[in-house]
Amino acid sequence: MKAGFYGEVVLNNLEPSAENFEAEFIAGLKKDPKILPCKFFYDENGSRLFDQICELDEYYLTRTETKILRDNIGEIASWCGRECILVELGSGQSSKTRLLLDQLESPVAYVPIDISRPHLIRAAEALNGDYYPLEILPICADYNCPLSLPAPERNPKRKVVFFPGSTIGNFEPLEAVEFLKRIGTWCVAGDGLLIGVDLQKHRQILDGAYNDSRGVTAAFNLNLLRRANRELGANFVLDQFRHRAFYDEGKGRIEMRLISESEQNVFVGKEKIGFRKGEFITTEYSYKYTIEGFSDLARAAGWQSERVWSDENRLFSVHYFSRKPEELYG
Ligand code: AVI
Repeated sequence: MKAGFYGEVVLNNLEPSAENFEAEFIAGLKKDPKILPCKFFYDENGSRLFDQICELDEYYLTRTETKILRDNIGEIASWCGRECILVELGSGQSSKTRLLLDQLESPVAYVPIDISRPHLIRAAEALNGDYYPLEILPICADYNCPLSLPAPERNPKRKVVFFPGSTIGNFEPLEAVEFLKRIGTWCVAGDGLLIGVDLQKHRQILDGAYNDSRGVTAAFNLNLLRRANRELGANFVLDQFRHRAFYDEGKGRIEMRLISESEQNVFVGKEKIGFRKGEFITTEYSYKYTIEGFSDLARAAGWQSERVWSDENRLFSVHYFSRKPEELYG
C-alpha cells in the first residue's frame, strides 16, 4: 500500500456469477444467427488486451477522446461543478478520470463501476490517497443490471455520470435509450452525463481500427473462446476461428465476428454446438453516431444536450448532458 493511503478501498462486490456467463453464453450460441454479449470480453486477460487496443495507432478512439478531454478540461470541469460525485461506468484503468479529478473543484466522491474485479481494485487503489479527501467507492458489477449507488460521507451538490470510451456504441440504439433512461433513475434534475461517443467516418479508418495490423483486436475477440474453454469447460480450437470486423455503413456500426474455419462441433459443458464452415458468431456491435443523432437519442432518454466537444478531424465527440426535470420527459 502506498504512503498517504486514505483508509482501505472497500469494494462493493456485485460481480456476476459464473452461472450467468454459462447460461448467456450457451443461449447466444443456440441463436440463429449466433450472437454473444460483448460484456463477456472483459475477464482479466480481455481487459488487459483491451488496454493494449487503446494504445494502438490504428485505434484512434482513446487518444482522440483523451485529447478532447485534455484540451477542454477547464470547461468540462465547470459543467460538472463544485463538490460533485463522479460515477464512472466501465472505469477500467481510470486513466481519463485523473484528467477530470485533477481539475474538478472539491469533488466529494468517485464511484468507479467495472465488471473486471482485479482491474477495478488496481485502479481504485492507484487513485486512493492521490486525491485525499476524495472518497473512493468502487463497485464490481455489470452496470447493465440494476444497482444502487453507495452514499458518500459528504453530501454532493451534483451527480455526474462519466461514461467515456464510446462504450455506449456497444449497445443497440434502442437499448442505448433504455440504458440512458436507467442511468437517469440514479439522477435528479440538473445532474450531469459526460459521455464519449465515436463519430461516423470513412470506412477505411474504421476497418483499420477494428482489424489492427498487430492482431491485438483478433486476440481480444478470440479470448472470448479461450475464456469459455477455461471457465465453462468448452473445447473451442482457437485456430479454427478467425476474427473479422467490418463496417456496415447503412447501420452505422462495426460488426465484430468470429468465423468458423471449418464445419465443426464444439462442446460447451454438455451442450453440443454445431458450426458450418464460414458460419460466424457476432461478438460485438460498435455503433458510430453523428453529433445530432446521438443528441436526439439522449433526448429520448430524458437528457438535454448542453455542450459538445470534438477534435479537429471530427473523429470523436464528448457530450455533456443535463438531466431534464421529470415533467419534461415523463
Ligand atoms: C469498449 N468499446 C467501446 C470498444 C469499441 O471500440 O467498441 C471495444 C472494442 N472492440 C474492439 N476494439 C475495441
